[in-house]
Amino acid sequence: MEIVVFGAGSLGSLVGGILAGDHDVTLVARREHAQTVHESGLRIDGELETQVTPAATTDGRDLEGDLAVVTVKSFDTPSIAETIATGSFEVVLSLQNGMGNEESLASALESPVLAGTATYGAILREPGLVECTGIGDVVVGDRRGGTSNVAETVGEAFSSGGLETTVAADMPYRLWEKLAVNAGINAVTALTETENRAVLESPTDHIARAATKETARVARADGVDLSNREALVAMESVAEATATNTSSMAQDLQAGRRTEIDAINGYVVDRGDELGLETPTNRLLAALVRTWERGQELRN
Ligand code: KPL
Repeated sequence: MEIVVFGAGSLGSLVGGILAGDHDVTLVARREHAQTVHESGLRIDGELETQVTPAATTDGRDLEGDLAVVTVKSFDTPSIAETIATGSFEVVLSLQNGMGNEESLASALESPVLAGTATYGAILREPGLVECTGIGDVVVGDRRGGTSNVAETVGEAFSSGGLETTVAADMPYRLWEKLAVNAGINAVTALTETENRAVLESPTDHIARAATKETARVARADGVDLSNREALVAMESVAEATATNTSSMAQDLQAGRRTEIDAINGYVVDRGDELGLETPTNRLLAALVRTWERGQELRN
């Protein structure tokens, strides 16, 4: 399969690198990373180890392929959708954090858009080198739920490429479950500059659990049957599997970059407000991260 990964940072480089063992992969990445991959290939270290030679470019315009995998930050989704629209793909898969990415892609693109979640831990250590800090899994499926041949084909391509992949008929549930995981782990580990295991330890475990339970409550009010217990089990098992990983939001804060707070805890607060539910822990976490972003002049 010809696969283009748009936004080859930590997770995108890991996913694209693993798939490059079996598929024809192009990474669309930042300049230094793209240049190093182009010249010397991509090395994957840590819990998975391999050296691959995907194509790499900084320019995502006018590209073609069977599959576009989108791993950009949620706030960059509208602009990457415009870029992808200049090329041609049979199918587009969002493997991003937060809610609303698939709708944003679908409104700008003619190709079918699949939803996906990924819980692999990944850190881009330096240009050309990504470390796998936790073996997770990938779930793909129709964004509104149900099954489709397109989702099956993508699932088979991912599995044959070496990524643990499930094709799910219940993507709305899976997306809320992943949101509950990220709502519990990301802001807490970012604000405390800790690894994911911090959400399993006192006193931060209480904050993470409260944020996760609030998310499950909002999901239920939104018509998705995610129990508090299911959400907590998901959050804690991802935290265990990626215990020594630095979450994507913690990596963003450490690097002084804008975070995905609006699409994670911020989304829970907004949807909770619309549905008449209080979400005090998510509100507090969102306020703290946004205040940090304002202090860094990353937002208004
Ligand atoms: O999605 C993640 C992230 O860091 O954004 C998890 C699964 C929490 C892995 O760290």
